Amino acid sequence: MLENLASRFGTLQQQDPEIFACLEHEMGRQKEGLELIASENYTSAAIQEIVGSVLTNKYAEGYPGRRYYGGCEFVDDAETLARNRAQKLFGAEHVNVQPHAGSQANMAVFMTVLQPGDTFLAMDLAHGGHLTHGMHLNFSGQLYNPVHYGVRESDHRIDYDQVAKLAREHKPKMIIAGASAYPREIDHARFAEIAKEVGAKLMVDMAHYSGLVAGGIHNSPVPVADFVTSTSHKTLRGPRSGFILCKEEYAKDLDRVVFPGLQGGPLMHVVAAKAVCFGEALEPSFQDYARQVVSNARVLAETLMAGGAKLASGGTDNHLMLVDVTSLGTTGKIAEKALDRAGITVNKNMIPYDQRKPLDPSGVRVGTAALTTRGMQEDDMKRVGSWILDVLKNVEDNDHIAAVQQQVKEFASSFPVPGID
Ligand code: DSN
Repeated sequence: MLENLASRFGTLQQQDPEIFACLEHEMGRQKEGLELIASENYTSAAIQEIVGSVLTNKYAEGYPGRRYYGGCEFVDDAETLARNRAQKLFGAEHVNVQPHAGSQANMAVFMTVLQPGDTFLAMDLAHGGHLTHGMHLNFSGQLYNPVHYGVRESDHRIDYDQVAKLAREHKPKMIIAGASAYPREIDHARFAEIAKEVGAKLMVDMAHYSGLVAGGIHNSPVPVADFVTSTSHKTLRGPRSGFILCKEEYAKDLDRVVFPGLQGGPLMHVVAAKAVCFGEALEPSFQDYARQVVSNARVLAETLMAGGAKLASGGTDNHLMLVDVTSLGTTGKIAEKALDRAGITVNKNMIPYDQRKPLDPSGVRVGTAALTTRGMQEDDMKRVGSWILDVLKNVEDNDHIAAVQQQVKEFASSFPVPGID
């Protein structure tokens, strides 16, 4: 299947057969399986080329035109392209493309806005928030004072009245909107209204849905938020990394926090890859992609519900859904492992008001960004949904799961993977 592997990675194969074997196996897994982790995607061959390039050799502490190293003229061009393209894509006043990842992007905003001990308001991790939104073991929970809002028990939607009430009560210096496991569109304007009323800064972490914002499917937080953070590798389909958009008034302070406050040399091969990613997202075809991601998610959700699965909030408006697998008589941990054996990759996940524990919660999180990149459409989602249901209803029947795995392998292998085919 991977005929051209040896010619493309021949040097690696010769020099380090152990690592070559890891690569070979992972390529096989990505090609023959169904990738449904909501935060993953397949980068283009062009992005893989630049990430694997000599730009990784270059130190470039500082910013374009103001570096602490010589020889930066060409990486300066790459970073300027990344900034300009992100600015155009999202209509942002200022962009910083240096954060190594989403956590660093979030930390940079915390350090720009807050002093240690300050209060901020964000979504509860157990209701779909992120580690950097105040989890007790994360920097955000250790150095600052988080107050959490959640979703309503009745419909699993953000309770904006609760957000407003908590904001008035706790007077946070910053409010965070955005989530890692929330299947509904977020009302950024309502968050901005609440933040304005209590004099808080608004940070929107759009890591999960930035591709949907870029594609014009999800309302953009950029006009109403003080700061917007994102990763570049989820629905946006770029390299594994982060970036920050903000209003011009915060630009100087934010840039100083990212470098030298938090990071040293930016990863210039990844900065250049972000430029390629933003360039791809500026193409009209990216809007079609984003539309297809959401349509695929809706059909997959309908298929799962028609087969008896309960979904948090009763469905999805974006790229992901939270499936309460206890409705099918199993648990998140067992479901993740059984699906893995069938070549279907998801992650176990808490569902709102979960009675179970994070290591064996009631749900799995499922997303359609990666399969959509491979060219799958609504009818394919019906097949994928049927396999998921079939496995979840037969988690202990290994022969049955092995038979599903054969079908999955044959089906998945017929769709190309950028960088492999
Ligand atoms: N850990 C990521 C996710 O899977 O959603 C968020 O950073």
